[in-house]
Amino acid sequence: MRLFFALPLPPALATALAAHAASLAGEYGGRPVPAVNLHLTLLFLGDLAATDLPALLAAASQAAQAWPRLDLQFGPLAVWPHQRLLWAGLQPAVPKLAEFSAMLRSTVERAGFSVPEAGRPFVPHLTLVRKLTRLPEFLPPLQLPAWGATRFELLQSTRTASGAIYRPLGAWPAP
Ligand code: 2AM
Repeated sequence: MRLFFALPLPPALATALAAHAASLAGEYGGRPVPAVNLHLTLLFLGDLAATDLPALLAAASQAAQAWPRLDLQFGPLAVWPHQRLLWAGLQPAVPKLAEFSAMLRSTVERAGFSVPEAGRPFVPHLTLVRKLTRLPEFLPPLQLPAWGATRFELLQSTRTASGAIYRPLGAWPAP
């Protein structure tokens, strides 16, 4: 099972953001992420056995006690040219989110799981367009309302020819 922890978006915001993604893909090519798939990854776990799930859910419940319930606001749009990926960043809450991601990682590691790329710095981002065909030179910031991240989820990713399908396996609301 290919698994990761992520923050879901409120549906109305996901719809608005998906419209931006579609319009950016119209301009720069590539595959816009549909509303139902928009998320902010907290921790990517990679492939785990289904039998590992109970221990992972228990570790997440433990970490969830420190979930800070953040108010998030989109920041600038950016591109990772090598991955041909266009993403939206977040402002003020980044340090708190990075702190929670690190805590979730260490809780999961203490439960015996190894986390791929554990040494890589956490860059909170929402991927909007994959496989860009042209790289933008300038991207205006998104004008979208702030949102309260009131829960995080464990998602299973299944890759298909028409894109990923994400299935929630657990959800932890703010305490
Ligand atoms: P991305 O949007 O930048 O591709 C499911 O794949 C989620 O986990 C995506 O949000 C993806 O980020 C993120 N992720 C982080 N590290 C990953 C990795 N090594 N392989 C695949 N996805 C990864």
